[in-house]
Amino acid sequence: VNGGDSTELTTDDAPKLSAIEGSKRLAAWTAVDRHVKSEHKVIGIGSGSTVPYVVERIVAQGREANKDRVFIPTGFQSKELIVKGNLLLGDVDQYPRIDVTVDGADEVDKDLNCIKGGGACHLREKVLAEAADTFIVVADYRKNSDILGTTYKAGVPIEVAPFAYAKVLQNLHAIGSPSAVLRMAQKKAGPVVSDNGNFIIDAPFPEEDMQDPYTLLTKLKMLTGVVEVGLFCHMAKAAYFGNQDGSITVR
Ligand code: ABF
Repeated sequence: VNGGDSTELTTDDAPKLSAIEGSKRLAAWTAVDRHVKSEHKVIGIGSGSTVPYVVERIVAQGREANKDRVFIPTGFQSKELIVKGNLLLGDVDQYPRIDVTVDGADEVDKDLNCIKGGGACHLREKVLAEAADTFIVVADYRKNSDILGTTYKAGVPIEVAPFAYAKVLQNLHAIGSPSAVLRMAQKKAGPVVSDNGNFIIDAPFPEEDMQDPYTLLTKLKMLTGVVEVGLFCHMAKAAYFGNQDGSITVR
């Protein structure tokens, strides 16, 4: 176990999953059991492939537990999960104070800084993380690393105003990310467009920059045309990683 305590969660009663899916579920279920409490009435639901297990575990808390709760999504996918789970849907403009938000990540470093935005939802994810009294990250073991950029190689996701993308790209090339690119949809049908109607740039930076993600974040936020940066620094209270052997690493 890497850098945290290890606990076992019984999943005997649940269907068998692949090792990676099983580790996502372990992380999600454990985090919900520890952090989504009966007194929590406003709950942020993140995006990605680990979050369905978060919703699954919340739904399993039962109708009574969920009847006076409202759930705030980070995008289209989590909105669907909330609706399909028969949970009450709200939005962050109605509920700017959230009790707990649980979300996935593309990579998490030893200080709980995260790269997020592989799914192009990081603007809303960051608003919900910031609005929450407690922000918890759930992921499989592949996301657990010492320095960001070690396992998630695509670069820092940066949401930009569409008309400004070429200018932002030019600036990124000049400040240390010569391989920054506009993210394209599958089969290069056109740029990926976020739920907010913006484009996404993926900007890889050298290790020396990734060792100090807060400084990099500050620099990137200063670029005009940048809407939000997929570096989450000093936000997560804890991160849960499911391991292949059925244990959990908690940071
Ligand atoms: C979201 O889901 C994103 O910030 C991130 O891009 C992605 C990672 O999720 P997963 O690995 O669970 O699919 O939270």
